[in-house]
Amino acid sequence: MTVEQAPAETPKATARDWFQRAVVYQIYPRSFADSNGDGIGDLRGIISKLDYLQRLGVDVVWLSPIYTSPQDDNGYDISDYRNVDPLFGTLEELRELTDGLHARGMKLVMDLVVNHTSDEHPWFVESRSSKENPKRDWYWWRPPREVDARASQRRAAAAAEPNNWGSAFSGPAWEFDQATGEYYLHIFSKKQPDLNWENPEVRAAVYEMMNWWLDRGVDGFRMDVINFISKDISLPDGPVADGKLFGDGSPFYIDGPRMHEFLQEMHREVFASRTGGLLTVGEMPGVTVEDAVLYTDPARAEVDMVFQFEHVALDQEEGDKWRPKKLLLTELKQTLGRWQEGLAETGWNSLYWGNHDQARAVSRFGDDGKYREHSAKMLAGILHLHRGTPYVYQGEGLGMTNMTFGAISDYRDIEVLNHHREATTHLGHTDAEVLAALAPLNRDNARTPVQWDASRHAGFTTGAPWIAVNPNANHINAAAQMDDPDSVYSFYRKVIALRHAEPVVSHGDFTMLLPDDPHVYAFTRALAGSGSAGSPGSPADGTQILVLGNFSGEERDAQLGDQTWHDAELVLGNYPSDAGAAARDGGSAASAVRSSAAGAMRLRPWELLVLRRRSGA
Ligand code: TEU
Ligand code: CA
Repeated sequence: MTVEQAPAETPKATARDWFQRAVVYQIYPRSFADSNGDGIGDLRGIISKLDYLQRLGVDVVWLSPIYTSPQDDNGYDISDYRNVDPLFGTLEELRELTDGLHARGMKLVMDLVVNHTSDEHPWFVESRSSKENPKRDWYWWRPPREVDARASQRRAAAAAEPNNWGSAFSGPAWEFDQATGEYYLHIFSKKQPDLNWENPEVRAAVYEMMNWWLDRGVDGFRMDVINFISKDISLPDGPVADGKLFGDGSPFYIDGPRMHEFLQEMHREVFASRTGGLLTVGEMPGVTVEDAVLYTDPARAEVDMVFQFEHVALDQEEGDKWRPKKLLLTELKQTLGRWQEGLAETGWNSLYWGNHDQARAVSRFGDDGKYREHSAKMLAGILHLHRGTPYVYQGEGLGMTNMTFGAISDYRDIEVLNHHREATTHLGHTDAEVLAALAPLNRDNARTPVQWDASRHAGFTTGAPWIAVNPNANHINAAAQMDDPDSVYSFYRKVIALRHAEPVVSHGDFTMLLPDDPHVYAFTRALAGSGSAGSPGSPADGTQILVLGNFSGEERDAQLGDQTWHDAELVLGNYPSDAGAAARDGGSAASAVRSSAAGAMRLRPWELLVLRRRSGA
């Protein structure tokens, strides 16, 4: 509806144009760069790296939380939404960072964490002070329920919680508060009480805060677990899976009954009156394609794009990150292909391999040993050439790997520490079992400091880093890569530049090929040609690209059944172009494609090939 009402000179397609061409870079401030030697990254550290970001070519920086916080969940527990934690700097420094980004043509997107606050936020301090407090209803308070004998047998703690939901960080999702004799709900840690979005005062306070930030010049929000804000207000018990201590409440708080209403209200109150160029992305665990279409349909005015989680759940049993299993490429293609298809006509995708909650991309989807550089580049090419807005997590553009931690005392993440305690004390697992199970997918893998150079602590800090630096910083680091044209960093520059230069990358449609091939990821992108010569950026320019990625350490043949691609122009690859070898294999010196006797395209280990042709021109 909104689309039709928009004045003809500003069609909605143009408003979305900029972020369809954009690449977002995520900074996890604690681990990015430390300026004052306290071992924790900070705003001044980020300011010192602005030229690095500009050279990479990214358009937007998403900053994980820097607000005042007790740091129970590294800043995702906020006690003052309108200030910067002294750990990270000051509001003035944030202003300097914003200006520095803007001066370099980049935007700043802030993390918006409003499903919950810190228990030290003044709103919660008031709310817990008495049952009569005007802010009592700003959170989810419930009286104890009759103790269920069967429930208390299942686990050590008395089960008087209002329902059986478990917290995402182990233990129950309810905390008893002595002062008033009631429990409050916390889907995450007990220091992250859930806000009650049913209360219109809560919503108004959040919108006012968002407007305050936009007035200060920020360019949008990444909205933390935003599809958890509408809950089934009857808060029913959830199913208890085998081997679990608690029920799964997610059916009652994911994509709840008032989600679309809340996001539309937020849009009206915060974004509708503003001129374009802002970015909104909803982090939405458990979101389905069908819901994502509704969330991101521009005509519905909710959010620009969402983060979905399906492709990062494929390498675990029943979505349990502590029970890792081998990833099947066919399933990865099936999942990402379904998201491409689902949002092809309406809505828009976010594209990511990793972030501060996920294992390192090259360790998880590639090969972080012998073929680390090849596979890191291949993964970049595959992801960025999908239709959607790509996100680069800090260190990913250097091919940084998972960390090998030793004892549980080496870990810092509350999720890991709580899980280890629960599994060893209540579930009877040994320390060694738990450590082995959590190694591949724990969040601290991606939270080790960015590796800037080969010096002590990787140039991240002059002090003692808050979490160990990966010892492979001696050879995997920015200093070694920035001036090397064949580095992972230089490859990211190329793939980002390709999106900016080539409309088929930002706007073309997507077709998955070879869905059943267990090793080769293959797809085409196309912009239909038209009689009138399409200018760059016009929806019709007749360009097609073919993208092939070998997800294995062996040579593989991609049998496309279409010889016409063999002579197409090589736009991007992750092996040095070797004209001699091409000639030896019977190709022309100009042809980049190695062919098998049967006419398939032959890919070397972890090879990426991006071919282009301008048909219809
Ligand atoms: O994450 C929400 C989320 O669902 C995760 O990916 C989270 O890591 C997982 O549930 C744990 O198993 C967001 C933030 O990105 C994360 O860092 C926060 O810890 C969380 O919300 C709470 O704010
Ligand atoms: Ca610091």
